[in-house]
Amino acid sequence: MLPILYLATQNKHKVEELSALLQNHFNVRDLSTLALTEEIPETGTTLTENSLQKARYIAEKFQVSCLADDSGLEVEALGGAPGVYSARYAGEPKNDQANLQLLLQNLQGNPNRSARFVTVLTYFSGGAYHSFEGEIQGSIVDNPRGTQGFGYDPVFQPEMETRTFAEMTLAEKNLIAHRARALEKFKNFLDETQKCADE
Ligand code: ITT
Repeated sequence: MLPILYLATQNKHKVEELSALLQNHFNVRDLSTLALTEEIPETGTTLTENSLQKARYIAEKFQVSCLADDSGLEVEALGGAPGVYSARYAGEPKNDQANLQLLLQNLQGNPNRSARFVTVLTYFSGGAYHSFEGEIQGSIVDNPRGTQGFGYDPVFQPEMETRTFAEMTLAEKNLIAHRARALEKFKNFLDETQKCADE
């Protein structure tokens, strides 16, 4: 039987992407079966701090093993913004469409479109935690393209690609994206841990 793993995120798109990648390793659960009514606190100043904060919050409150995800889009011409503040770039409440429009506005006329997406996953289990980072380089397109995915996907075109993430299927995005790359490291960690336990 596969072990249970809770996804410590309130973003249903992350649940969808992570579940597809973890289905052979865990019995994956979202937070809907836990009595969580508040927003998970996220007060750190780095992706790593926030990722750990979210994982610890759910693991300690409900005594479960969980995986948290903190992600950000770092745009070179904006000095790395929105970065750790990607979710609330255009202010409260969180709004993907407003964030994306503000980003395009702030980059208007700027020829430097370089950007990267970063994800830090934190696995919290039995009081111990481990973090895994994944990234993908790319550029910000002039106008949004595509309807799949979420967040900044319509404006992010990965390097070596002609399509934005929002023009790819979930399976195509999951082959190359930041979240999938971090998850690959997590899976390697699990394999190594298993090997040690078997020896
Ligand atoms: P949780 O904290 O509950 O996990 P969140 O949506 O607040 O959900 P983050 O704090 O990690 O997640 O914020 C990341 C922001 O970047 C948010 O606005 C997302 O829409 C966006 N984002 C994250 N991953 C993305 C991806 O793969 N493609 C496009 N946008 C993404």
